[in-house]
Amino acid sequence: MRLYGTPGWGSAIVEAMLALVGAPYDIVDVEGFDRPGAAHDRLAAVNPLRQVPTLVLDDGEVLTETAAIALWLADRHAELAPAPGTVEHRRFLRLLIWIVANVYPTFTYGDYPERWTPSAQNELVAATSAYRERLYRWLEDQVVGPYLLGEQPCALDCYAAVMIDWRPRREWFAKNTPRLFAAARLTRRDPRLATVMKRNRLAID
Ligand SMILES: N[C@@H](CCC(=O)N[C@@H](CS)C(=O)NCC(=O)O)C(=O)O
Repeated sequence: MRLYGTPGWGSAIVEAMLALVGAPYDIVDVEGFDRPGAAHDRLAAVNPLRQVPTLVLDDGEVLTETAAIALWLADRHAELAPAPGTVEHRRFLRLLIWIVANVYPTFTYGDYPERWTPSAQNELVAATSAYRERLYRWLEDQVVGPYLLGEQPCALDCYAAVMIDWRPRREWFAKNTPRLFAAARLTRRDPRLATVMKRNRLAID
């Protein structure tokens, strides 16, 4: 498999999933892909929507969307999700889709406000930031502990482990969502993820 990614970005979430289950993959570093240039062209050649993560499977098929990748991987590596048929699995599905349907778009719009509005960019950034904080406060109430869904890390923990460095950033999470923050830090310290954390410049502390 070839994973197109940028250190610390959404590709790091998938890298963490792959490392958690010990699946082999190569990285194609496309840092700077969201500006015109070689990395942009390299990514566009496999994914015209130019988003990371973009995973090219062994048979050449292109798989994007972190949630789709998580579910595809969980079918092959049961440890990435709670057992199907359990209450935990239902919660897993709910939160997985919830993150990509609610939290991720706040970055899609908030990171590139110029794409969506010519005149109210500050307002768009402020509104998406405020909404994101509301979402994370709700997620805090769903955390079972010590990991998001209990005693074992699952694909959801890979999101948390990476996203605590994104806005609203670590200090905010530590103060406002301490259970989510603790689960994310615990996941970062998983020895299986050591290489991924280092490569993605995600601190373990
Ligand atoms: N729904 C997608 C979102 C992926 C996404 O937005 N990735 C960001 C980087 S973390 C990206 O590629 N942004 C560039 C852009 O949207 O132009 C997923 O879950 O994989």
